[in-house]
Amino acid sequence: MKLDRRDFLRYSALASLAPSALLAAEPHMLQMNGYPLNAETPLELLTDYITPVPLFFVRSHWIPRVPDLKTWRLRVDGDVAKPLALSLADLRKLPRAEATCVLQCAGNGRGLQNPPMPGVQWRYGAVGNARWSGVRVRDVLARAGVKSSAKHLKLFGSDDPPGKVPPFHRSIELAKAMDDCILAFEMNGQPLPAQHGAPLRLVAPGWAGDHWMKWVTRLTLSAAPQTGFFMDTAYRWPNTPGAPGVAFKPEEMHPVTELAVKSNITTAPKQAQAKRAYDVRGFAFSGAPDIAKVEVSDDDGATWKRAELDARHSPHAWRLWHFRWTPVRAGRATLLARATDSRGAVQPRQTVWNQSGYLYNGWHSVEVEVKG
Ligand SMILES: Nc1nc2c(c(=O)[nH]1)N[C@H]1C(S)=C(S)[C@@H](COP(=O)(O)O)O[C@H]1N2
Ligand SMILES: [Mo]
Repeated sequence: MKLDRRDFLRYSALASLAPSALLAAEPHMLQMNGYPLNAETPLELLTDYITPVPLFFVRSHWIPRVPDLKTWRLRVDGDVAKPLALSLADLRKLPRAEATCVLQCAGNGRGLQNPPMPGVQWRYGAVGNARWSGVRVRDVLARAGVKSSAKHLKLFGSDDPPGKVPPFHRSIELAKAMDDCILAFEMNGQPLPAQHGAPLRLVAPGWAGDHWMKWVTRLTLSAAPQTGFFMDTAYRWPNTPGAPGVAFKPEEMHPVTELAVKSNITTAPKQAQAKRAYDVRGFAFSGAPDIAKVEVSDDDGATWKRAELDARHSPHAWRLWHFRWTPVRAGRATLLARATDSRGAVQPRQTVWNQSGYLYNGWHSVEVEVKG
C-alpha cells in the first residue's frame, strides 16, 4: 500500500496533536481493546518493504505521557564515570546510526494459540518493518564512561500507569545494547511519532518489542537486571517448554529475547481457476540477521517449492517474497508458507505453546477455492 495524500495529512495531523489524541486508532487499523491504544495492522496491508507509519501497529501498556521537548533530557546514570543529561540537540551531534529492521510484539499471534490464554489477542499484525535512525547506544554510553561492574542497561520511559499498577520498567543485557542497539529519534525519515515513542526509543534489532522502550527518559547502568512485574513475571519463556497447557513458575523461565523464525502470507487469491498461475506474496523474518529461504506447499507440507526472495534487505529486516502458484485441480486448496533463517532454524508446523503466548510462529495457512 502506498501512502496517499490523505494518509499523509492524517499522519502529519496526528504527529502534531496533544497526547490525548493518540488514543484514537487510524481508521484502517484493528483496535484490540478500549484502553490504552493497542492496534494491529490487517495482514493483507503488510505488503511494503517499509511499513508506512499510519499502518504500523501500536502497543502501549498505559496512556502515553509524551515528554515536553523543551525540558526533556536523556539522563544516563548508575555505573558510569560521568552521569549525563543530554538534549535532543546534544544527541544529534553524535554520529548518526540507522537500522532497517522488524519490530514485532512478543505477543503477536497470541490469539492463535491453543489452548488460549489471557492477554491482548493479537493475530497477525503486531509486526512491521521500519527505518529507524538516531544514535548508537554504545556512542552515548562511551560519553558517560561505562564501569566494568555494569552488565545491564535499565530503561525508563515517561509513561506512568494509574494507581498501584506496575510501571513498564525494563532492562536489556548490556552486551546486546552495546552490540547493535540504537536510540532512535526518527522513523522512516520523519521525526519519531508520539505513539511510537517520541522523542526517543530503543531499537533492539532481532529482539522482541518489549525491549524497544518508548519515550525514553533515563538509562541506568547496573550489575543486576531490572526487577518488577515486566521483568520477573511477564516476557519470560520456559527453560524447557512443556506440552500445550503446561505452565511454569517464573524461576523456571528466562526473558524472551530473539524473535522466532516466521513467515506470513499477505497476498493470495480467494478463488482460483485450476491450471492458471496466481501471485502469492508475503514476508519472513527471524531473530537471525537474514532469511535463507521461504517455501510454499499446497499439499499439507508433503512437498515444498521455493519462493523468490526480494532483493531488499539489511540485518534483521524482513524479506518480502513471492511465489507463482498454479493450482492443478479443482477443490479446496490450502497454501502453507514456511521460512528458514540464515542460521538454519526452520519455522515449525506447530508453535511452541507457552503460558503467555509469546513468539507464535506456526505455519501460516490460507484457503483458496479452486474451480475446474
Ligand atoms: N515506555 C514504553 N515502552 C514500550 C511499551 C510501553 O508500554 N511503554 N510497550 C512495548 C511493547 S510490549 C512493544 S511490542 C513495543 C511496541 O512499539 P510500537 O507501539 O511503536 O509498535 O513498544 C514497547 N515499548
Ligand atoms: Mo509487545
